[in-house]
Amino acid sequence: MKGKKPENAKTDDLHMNTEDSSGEVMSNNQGLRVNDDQNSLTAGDRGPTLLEDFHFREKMTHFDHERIPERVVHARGEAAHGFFESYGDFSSITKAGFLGEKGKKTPVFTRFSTVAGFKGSSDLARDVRGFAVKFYTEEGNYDLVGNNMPVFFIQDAMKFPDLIHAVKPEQDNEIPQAASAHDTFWDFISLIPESMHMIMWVMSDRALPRSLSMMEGFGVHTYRFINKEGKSVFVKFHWKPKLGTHSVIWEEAQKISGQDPDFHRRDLWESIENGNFPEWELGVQLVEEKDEHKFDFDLLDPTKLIPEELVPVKILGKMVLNRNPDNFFAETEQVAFHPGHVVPGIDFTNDPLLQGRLFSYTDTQLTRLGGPNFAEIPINRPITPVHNNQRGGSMRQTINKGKGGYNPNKASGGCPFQASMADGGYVSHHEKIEGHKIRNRSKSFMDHFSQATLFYNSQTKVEQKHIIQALQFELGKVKSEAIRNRMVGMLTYVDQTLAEEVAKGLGIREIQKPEAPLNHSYPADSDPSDYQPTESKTKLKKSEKLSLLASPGKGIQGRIIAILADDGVDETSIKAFQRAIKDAGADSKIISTHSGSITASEGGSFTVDHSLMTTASVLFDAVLVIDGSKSTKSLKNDSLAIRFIDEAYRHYKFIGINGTGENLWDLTYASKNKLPKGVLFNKDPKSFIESISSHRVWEREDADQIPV
Ligand code: HDD
Repeated sequence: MKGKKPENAKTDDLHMNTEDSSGEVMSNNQGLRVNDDQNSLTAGDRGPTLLEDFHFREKMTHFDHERIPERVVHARGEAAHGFFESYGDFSSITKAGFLGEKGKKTPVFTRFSTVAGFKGSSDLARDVRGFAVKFYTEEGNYDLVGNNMPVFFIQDAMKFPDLIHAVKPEQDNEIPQAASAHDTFWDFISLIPESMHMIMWVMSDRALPRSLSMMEGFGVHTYRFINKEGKSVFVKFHWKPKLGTHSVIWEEAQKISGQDPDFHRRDLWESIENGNFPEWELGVQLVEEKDEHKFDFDLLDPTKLIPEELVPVKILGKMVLNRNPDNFFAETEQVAFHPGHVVPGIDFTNDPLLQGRLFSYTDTQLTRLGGPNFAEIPINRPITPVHNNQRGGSMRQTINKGKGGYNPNKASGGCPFQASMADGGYVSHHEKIEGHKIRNRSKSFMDHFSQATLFYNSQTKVEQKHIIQALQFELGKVKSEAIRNRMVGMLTYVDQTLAEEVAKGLGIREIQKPEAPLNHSYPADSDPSDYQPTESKTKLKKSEKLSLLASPGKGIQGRIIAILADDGVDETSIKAFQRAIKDAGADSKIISTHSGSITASEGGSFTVDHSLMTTASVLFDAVLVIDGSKSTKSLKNDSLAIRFIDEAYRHYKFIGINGTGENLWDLTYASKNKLPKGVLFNKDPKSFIESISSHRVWEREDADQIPV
């Protein structure tokens, strides 16, 4: 970050482990000053390297062991520091201290991720995004480990390894990378109808965020809040982005993956560097215990959401991300999240997916971070003191004094003491549990299609079209005809027209309803009919907030506008647009026929951000051609400039054409339309910005006809 870094308790805590070489002499890991870091110690001028060369051996050994296993899922991610601020005292609903006082600030570290791709894959894969927040509270670390979609593919953690094996690259040739568009994924999905609701989300534009700061986050499971009186209330967590919810379309996503696979990572990094700090509000849906069974779905079922029409979202505070990590490996790679990291006031429900997660995360850290002491890694350690009787293990950092290490003891005066509830000791909610020891799926989980249909019906026409196209693409990549047919058959249970439209794209003339049983997730000695989907129950026909377009946010903050210009561009005009765009919290980039700089009409020099050859319209939110006859003449001679505009038109983006820029516009395919929607001729900066703040021109009917 430019200027002074915003300090918070975690930043201060990390300080003791940060290293800064400026002005320092090089030493080895033993602190010995290094005289020659360039040449090995050899026997003679041209002789072999000596085993004695401890400097070479130390340097090379460290390098040889630099990598650790990537996360088994969510391998690709990026993170930032920041803070959470409570809007009030919410102690009547939860005793969690970080929500107990108006204006109270808690440091956070937030990591976003894709799920299926490897560490080096593209940001713009069609995928769920991880949204994991570590709150460094005064009562210990609290991790809210969520996703950007409020539901999940499966109802029981037992199926997680199967789901991930199905979606990851196929096991014989490890193809395809970061994509669900292949046979094993759809084979699995077509056999488990419980996934249908999540499939609607993943096939929607939610899976292609424009920016990480333009997507929602969700805790997914129903958790519990516990207040000081020990009263429990069910809670669903929501993160609502200040910039609204926005996505790119699939064709752009594919091109961005080639043009800039780090698109989201770069955007997050740069917005923080530029002082445009991403911000979300934390909201909760609360359900009293007495109302647990009043819904037509089960609150413990992670494939269901609570429509906001039934339970509104109450906003509790905001999260601001304002500092980039100093070191990707030390912080972003080594951070270890776990839904079981909770503080007093937050507790679990018996959602079988959540219950399984409570085992999996610590288990995976043992391999990934190399042993049981990962909580001591600077990014993971709490800002509260740690005292217990855990000892030893690989890479132990803490030097525990005294002769103890057990409890109870008298020798150490009983220390460390257990904490009473009044002193912040964590006590699990006293939930009454009764039942037989069984492997089963509750009948209350068997309504697999209602909310899939609700989601589809709640989308605008454009969004529905994108879901259809996504399914046509994904299933179009599936080689097995049987899987394609089975999947389209399954879709008829969500929506008949959806299934028919997808079938058209796949060339399926006659849709075959899948043969019974529809659900293949049942135990060997059971009656399959006990596990089949039940009739749709949800009476709600639409839930407005399920459409991305329902939360557009305001203004153009975080957007990037491409300014096409060359030597001779009108200086007053380019300056006025640059200033207005910056003042609106957005960024502009000058794109020209060459790199370097351009000289404007009054002799001013402007740095070119990208030559046309090194960029593409898919990386920008809108395009602007500035007046200037010499400038337009050069741009006219570069077919990439013409393609740039046509492509932006095809992707429903606003295009600003000023003065002589019209000569360039006239060369585009798009200009065949004499009344083009969203093409803004000769607007001043203020009205240009006002117009483009609706971001996309979805009503542009001829967009698809542009052949680029
Ligand atoms: Fe998970 C990582 C979110 C189901 C097992 N998960 C991981 C991360 C996020 C989520 C955001 C990345 C954390 C980071 O940035 O380091 N996972 C979810 C959500 C789920 C979910 C919202 C469903 C509601 N996950 C889930 C299940 C299991 C796991 C059912 C296993 C039983 N998840 C893991 C894991 C990972 C993980 C294997 C990989 C790396 C890690 O934990 O630290 O343990």
